[in-house]
Amino acid sequence: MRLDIISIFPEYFAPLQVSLLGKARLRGLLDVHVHDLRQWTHDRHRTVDDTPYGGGPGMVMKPDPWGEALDTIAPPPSVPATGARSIPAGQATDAQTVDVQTVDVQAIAHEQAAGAEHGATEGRRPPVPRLIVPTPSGRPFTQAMAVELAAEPWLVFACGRYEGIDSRVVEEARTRMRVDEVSIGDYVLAGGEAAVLVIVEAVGRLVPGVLGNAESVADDSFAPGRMQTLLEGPVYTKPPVWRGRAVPDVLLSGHHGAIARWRRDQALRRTVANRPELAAELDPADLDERDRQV
Ligand code: 6GU
Repeated sequence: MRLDIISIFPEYFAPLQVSLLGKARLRGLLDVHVHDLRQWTHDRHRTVDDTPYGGGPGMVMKPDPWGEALDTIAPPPSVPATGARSIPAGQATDAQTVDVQTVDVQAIAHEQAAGAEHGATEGRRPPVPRLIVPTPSGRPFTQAMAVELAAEPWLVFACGRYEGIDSRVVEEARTRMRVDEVSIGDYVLAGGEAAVLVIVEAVGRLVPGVLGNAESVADDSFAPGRMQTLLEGPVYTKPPVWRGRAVPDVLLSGHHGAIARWRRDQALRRTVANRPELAAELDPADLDERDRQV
């Protein structure tokens, strides 16, 4: 899967070099490209924001740098690639200081045109990316959405700061690609960067091959296809007694049926306690007598 992330803080994405996703990148499963939006400004101050029409507090991100960024990373069929735009070696960006790749975007355009990245044969179009725009005004990001995005060949993330991006950017992008405005929860972040880290981690771990068998996705809380949405219960490892606290006997019993039953009870209890609105949605037909006692 290819991921392009556009932000005025490319260094924010250094965590994508670490842990599960960092390894997935080294293994060639995730091809992550972080771009500094300011490379698509042309004034001395590399301005990306301006005051909002109609007044009000804060600043709005100007459409021009965003339009150029999206045209370059995902060229519309009618905009032929022109002039190289790689970042000159001397012009160190923050991105380079954390060794996040900044990219010769022109090379991308040509690869895409040739279909090289995705093995397209002659006459087959390269894929059109899906554009994800993190915003507290977006549709809620869910595990179901993560599963859907994990099947895409190419995602582009547009991180807004300030009060958001001029609305015409999303409007115009919708004329040539699928665009999703997505919120990760009912609270307000200072910008989309942290939300993109969340979304990329949720999606990236679902890309085939990223997780080993040992860390399979099947019994995740919220995994689609789980009989119902139950939260996962408590887990334990050695030693059997720690600070006077024993691991529940049943887990040491070797009785697989009893263990499964106990885990289900615990999952139900936790769901009722922490997510009563999810518990209320459980289908009574899927509950047995012992469930009802929980
Ligand atoms: Cl996706 N972006 C921002 N800026 N704030 C948020 C959010 C996203 N989701 C919740 N709050």
